[in-house]
Amino acid sequence: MTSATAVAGTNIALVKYWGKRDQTLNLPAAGSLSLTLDRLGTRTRVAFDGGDGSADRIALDGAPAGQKFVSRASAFLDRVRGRAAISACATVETFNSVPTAAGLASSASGFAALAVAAAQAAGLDLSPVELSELARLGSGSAARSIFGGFVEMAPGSRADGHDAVAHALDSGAGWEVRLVVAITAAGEKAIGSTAAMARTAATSPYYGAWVRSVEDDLSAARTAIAARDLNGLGTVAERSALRMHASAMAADPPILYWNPATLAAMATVRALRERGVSAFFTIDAGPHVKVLCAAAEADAVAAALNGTAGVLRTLIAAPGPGARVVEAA
Ligand code: 2P0
Repeated sequence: MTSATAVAGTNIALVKYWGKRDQTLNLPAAGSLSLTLDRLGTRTRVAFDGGDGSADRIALDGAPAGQKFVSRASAFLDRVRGRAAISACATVETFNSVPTAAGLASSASGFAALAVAAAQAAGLDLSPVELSELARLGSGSAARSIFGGFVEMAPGSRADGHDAVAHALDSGAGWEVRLVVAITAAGEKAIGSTAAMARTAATSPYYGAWVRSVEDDLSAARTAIAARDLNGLGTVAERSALRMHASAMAADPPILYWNPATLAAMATVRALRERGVSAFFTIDAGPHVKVLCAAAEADAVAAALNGTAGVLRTLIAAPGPGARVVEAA
C-alpha cells in the first residue's frame, strides 16, 4: 500500500471563470487568470488501502464527509484508478483551512490537493500540466491551483480537453501583492458554482456577452502583470467580477450571491481609492469580498474592511506556491 499527502493553496480569479463548453470534462467556455494564495488551502492524504472494504472512506475536517462531497470525490478517484489500472478503494482525509463551500474557493485547493495526492499514491508520474488537466476534471478552478503565483487557465479548443490546462505567468513572479479577504457571512452559499454556471449559461441573456468579454480582460490582465501595474490589474479584476455577477443575476431564476456587507465592503474599497490607496475588489460565488492591494497597504486595507458594517473578520493572504506532495510512504 502506498499513501501520499499533498497540500494546495486556493486561488482567487482576477479574470473569472463562469461557464463551461463541456460539462462532463469541466472544459471552460473562456480562459481565466488567478492568484494562488499561501494560506487558505487544503491538505489531503490519500491511501489506496481498500477504504472501508466496499467503498471509499472519505473524511473532511476530521468527520465523515457528506454524501455530495463523497460522490464527487469518489467519481474523481475513479478517474485516477482508471488511469493507474488499480481497483482498490481509498481512504481520504482532507482538511480545509477555510470553511468548505462558503465561496472561499475550497473546491480549487481541494481538487488540486486530491489530484496531486491521489496521483502520487496511485503511482502515476504526472507532469504539472497533466496534474492541471486531472485537477480540472474535479473542479475547473482547481486546474489553476496546481501552479503558484499568477496563473492563466486556457479554455482550449480540443474536445478531449488536453489543451484546457493552466500555466504559471512567470512575468508576475515576486510581485508583492496581497489579497485581503473580508468574510461577510457564516455558512454555506445558497447555490454551488457548478449549478449556477449551468443556469447562467442556459437562461441568462447576458451570458454570451460575458463569455465574449473575457479575452480582452485576459489580455489587459497579462499586460498589467508584466508591467507590475496594480491599478491596471485591479481595474480589470473589478470589471471581470462585476460582469460575471451581472450575467448570473440575469439568470432565471436569478443568482445573487451578495449580502448588504458585500456592498458595504465594495463601498469601503472605493473610499480607500479616493484616499489614494490602490485597492480593488473581486467577489466569487459567495458574499465575501477579496481585495487586491500592495503588500505595504494590506494592514490599512484590512483595518478599513474590519470597520465595515457586516464584515465578520478579515485575513491577509500572499501569493503562494503550487500544489505539492509533502509526504509519501
Ligand atoms: C473562478 N469561480 O474563476 C470562478 C469565479 C467562482 C466564481 O471557479 O463546476 O468550483 O467545479 O468547475 O471551479 C468556482 O467554480 O466550478 C469558480 P466547477 P468551480 O474562480
